[in-house]
Amino acid sequence: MRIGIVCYPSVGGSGIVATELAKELAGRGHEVHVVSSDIPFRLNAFLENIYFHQVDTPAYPLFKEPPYLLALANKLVELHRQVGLDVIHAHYAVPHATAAYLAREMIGPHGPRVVTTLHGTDITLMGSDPSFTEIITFSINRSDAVTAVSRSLRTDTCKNLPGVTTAIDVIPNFLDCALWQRTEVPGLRQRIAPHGEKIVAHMSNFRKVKRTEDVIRVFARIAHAMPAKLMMIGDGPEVNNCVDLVRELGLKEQVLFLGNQEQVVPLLSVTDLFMLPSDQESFGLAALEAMACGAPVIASETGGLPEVVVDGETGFLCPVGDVAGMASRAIELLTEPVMHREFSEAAVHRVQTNFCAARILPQYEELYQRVLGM
Ligand code: GMT
Repeated sequence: MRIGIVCYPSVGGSGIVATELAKELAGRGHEVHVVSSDIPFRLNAFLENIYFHQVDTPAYPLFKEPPYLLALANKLVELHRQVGLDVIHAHYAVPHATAAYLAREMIGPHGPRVVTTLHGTDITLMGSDPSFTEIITFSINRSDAVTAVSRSLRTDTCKNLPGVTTAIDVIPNFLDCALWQRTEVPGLRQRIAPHGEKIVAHMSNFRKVKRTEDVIRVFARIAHAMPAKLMMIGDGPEVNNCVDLVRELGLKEQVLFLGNQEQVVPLLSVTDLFMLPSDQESFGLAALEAMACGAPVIASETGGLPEVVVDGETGFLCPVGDVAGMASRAIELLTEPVMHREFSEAAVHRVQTNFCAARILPQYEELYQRVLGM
């Protein structure tokens, strides 16, 4: 099949999932065309069967807001005329599903089918904002098929957007399990924690929804109980607040702000505990990546996180904002070696049995075949 994948290029779950899907589909012999405003973060090497198409939005002085939606729809039509797309797979409802719909209408009845994958904030944040409710509902309803990355997101979509009438398939996020596994780099643990400290990690795009200050407040309690280090991986608007809080709590020597990292497997492989205390998380891809590398996860009991982290088995789930509860669970895990080993093994096992690409990819292929009437 010829598949156009439309996604955001920035560091964020939806762009990562779209890029990994593109790579997996290409590996299975499909011709994949990735369309985005910039080269996606994880599309960092030449791969056979993958083509990248950049959308340029001219910034004419007349426009205060460059019309990206129009440029994207135009690019999709242009691309279809060049290669003949079977499917346009839009990741994130706005503006991608809207642009895909427009492109299909412009091409006409024999054009590509539109598949939309909902990732979370497109529904939980934007979907409940009256400025976007109508256009998101419309774009979802006009897709030929719609998927959500968790059962929880499907429920949220029906709740937040009562006008949605299209059936939503749940296809969970996945990892390339050959790459996402514990890989210890000699000397790395020693460099991060030279005195045998426990290593705690958080990884995100540091937006408000991630509650990154809770990570630091939980870590302060852990560091009070035992020698420990915290790796803050990623970048975003909340980083400065986190740096201030670390200074205020006197934790400067224990907290490493690592910024965006391309190779996170080695870092997650020396992680003893991963934290994701988000307000809302439709899936929690970062938690899945940490689990794949053997790190138990402490997370909020919210959204799709309970579909990823099994409470009391692969980590612990606590109410959003329960800093004391998260800290006490973290200390329990970090001081009980047998429990820690069991949780770590269960985390790896859960990823390997439920979330590997080999298990999930056929679900996308079947969906494409279904919309194409094959
Ligand atoms: O929250 C992020 O890190 C970015 C956001 C996005 O849209 O790129 O992530 C969402 O999609 C991911 C991939 O499906 C999910 O793993 C995240 O849970 C989801 N984020 C939220 O729901 C807040």
